[in-house]
Amino acid sequence: MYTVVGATKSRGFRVMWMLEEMGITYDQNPAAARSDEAKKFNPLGKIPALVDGNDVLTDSTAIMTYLGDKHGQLTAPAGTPARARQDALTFWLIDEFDAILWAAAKHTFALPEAERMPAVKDSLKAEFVRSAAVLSERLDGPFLMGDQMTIPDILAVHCINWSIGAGFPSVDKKLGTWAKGMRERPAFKAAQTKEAT
Ligand SMILES: N[C@@H](CCC(=O)N[C@@H](CS)C(=O)NCC(=O)O)C(=O)O
Repeated sequence: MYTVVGATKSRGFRVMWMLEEMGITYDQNPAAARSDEAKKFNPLGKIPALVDGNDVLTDSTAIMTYLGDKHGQLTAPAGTPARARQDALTFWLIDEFDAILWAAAKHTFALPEAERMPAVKDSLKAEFVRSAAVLSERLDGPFLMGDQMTIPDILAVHCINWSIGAGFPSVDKKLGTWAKGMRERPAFKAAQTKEAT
């Protein structure tokens, strides 16, 4: 049985949602970021982590990629051009969505107070709007990579949800409607209402 270490309102949700989509049962240890509990699994105190038997894996994207490859779901097979294109989108989302939101979070609460520069958030919001427009333009099918749901869909929707929580400008109607549809998926709802064990 897998254990996802990390609160539901964290990048841990990505892993939980993916496991739900795959129909795999798991436990959740809802450790908060930087807590002593989180440090038992990652000395840096970062979440999420995934416990798989004797192995502890970290980083939400690395974990999702591991799970996708291991179970042959929600990913194109490794070593194929389709996978390279999927990974390119994954890394683009990390660079142009996650990194922008994380930078804003750092200057809101994560950095020591004396190092925060709240003024940078206006620039980050403008960058996010440009990234969201690029993603919206690219969306041409039920999922970002076409007919099949893959890891980038989970990443993108999680970041869009995060942007709402962070008070960022709304994404356009096309992307917003798509994200709303993704949030209606039973697996998304199951991850949201998962009771920590
Ligand atoms: N790239 C990592 C980032 C992990 C991360 O920064 N998680 C946040 C919570 S969502 C955290 O633990 N922050 C605490 C810190 O950075 O000290 C991932 O995707 O898992």
